[in-house]
Amino acid sequence: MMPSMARELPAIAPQSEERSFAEDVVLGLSSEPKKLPCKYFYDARGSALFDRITELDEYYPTRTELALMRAHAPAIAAKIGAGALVVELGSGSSVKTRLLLDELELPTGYVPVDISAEHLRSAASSIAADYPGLEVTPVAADFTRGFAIPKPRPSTRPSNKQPPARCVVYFPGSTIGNFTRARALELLSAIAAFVGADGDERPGGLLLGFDLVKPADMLVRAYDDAQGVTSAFNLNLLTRINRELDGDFELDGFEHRAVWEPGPARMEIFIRSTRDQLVHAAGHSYRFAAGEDILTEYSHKYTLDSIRALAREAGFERSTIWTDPDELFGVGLFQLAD
Ligand code: AVJ
Repeated sequence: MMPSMARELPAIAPQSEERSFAEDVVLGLSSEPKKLPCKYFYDARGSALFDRITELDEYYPTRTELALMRAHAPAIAAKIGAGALVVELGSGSSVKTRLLLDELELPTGYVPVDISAEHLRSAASSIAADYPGLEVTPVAADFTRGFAIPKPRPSTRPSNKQPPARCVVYFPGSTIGNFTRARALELLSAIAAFVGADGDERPGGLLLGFDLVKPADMLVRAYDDAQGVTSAFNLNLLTRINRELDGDFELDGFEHRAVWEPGPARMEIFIRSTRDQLVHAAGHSYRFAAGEDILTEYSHKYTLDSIRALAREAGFERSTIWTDPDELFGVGLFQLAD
């Protein structure tokens, strides 16, 4: 039996219909300039390479966010308050999620939302096993397309003397960086509507991990590491196209490129063709000039002011930001007015 759907996050990308990998590749490689969606990085090898990236000396975001959660989870939990329903965007088997759940007072439930049913199952079952009292409700969905989550059962609430559940969306990992500012505003606005829904519950919030603007050389090193792990991660997209879409990309004719663009405050990741060549994939052919780029990813960086402004524009009136002494990374709790 499906429980009643209490909350719905509206789709933030109604203009983008669901497309297959093949359709996205044909569309992206036929575009001018060429581009490919970054979500296709994460096949098995891509996910393993990303895990290696997070352990690189040059790649500061993961360890810095983790340290921030270790240091500040108690303060974050105190600000969220008792009886929270935690909705996590992206699969949440991670240490960061546990640090939050460990500190929250009697959370009402935990709802991991992930596009991959497999990630979701393993995340949900490992959290459920380790938090016996917690109601875990996995939702398989692409959160950029909107989703609905089941209403928590009133009996799972701590007690009627406690404040009623409030919904907190946890969006860690600076995945927000993959969204342009306009799309990030749409997503945050949808989240604000989502956590503010339901008259009988208190306004909730958004706990967001975001990367901070910093000197260009440090950013470029983080996205173009000495061991070439990020290069392998980026170029693996071509390997995946070869394997899954009958492609004939010659890997030695392409190279990784990572560029800091201060205007839009983002890293731009490209695959550059090093020669004139004709490539086939998904039943089409694509001409590359020497030096021609495929845009594969944006990774937007924020300042404390720019993230506050974005959250406020989305409807979050209160913000508390935790950052490390070097201001490499930020964790923000953005709340609606009570
Ligand atoms: C997973 C989107 C947070 O932007 O830093 C890392 C992805 N790309 N190195 C990031 C990524 C190249 C990562 N995010």
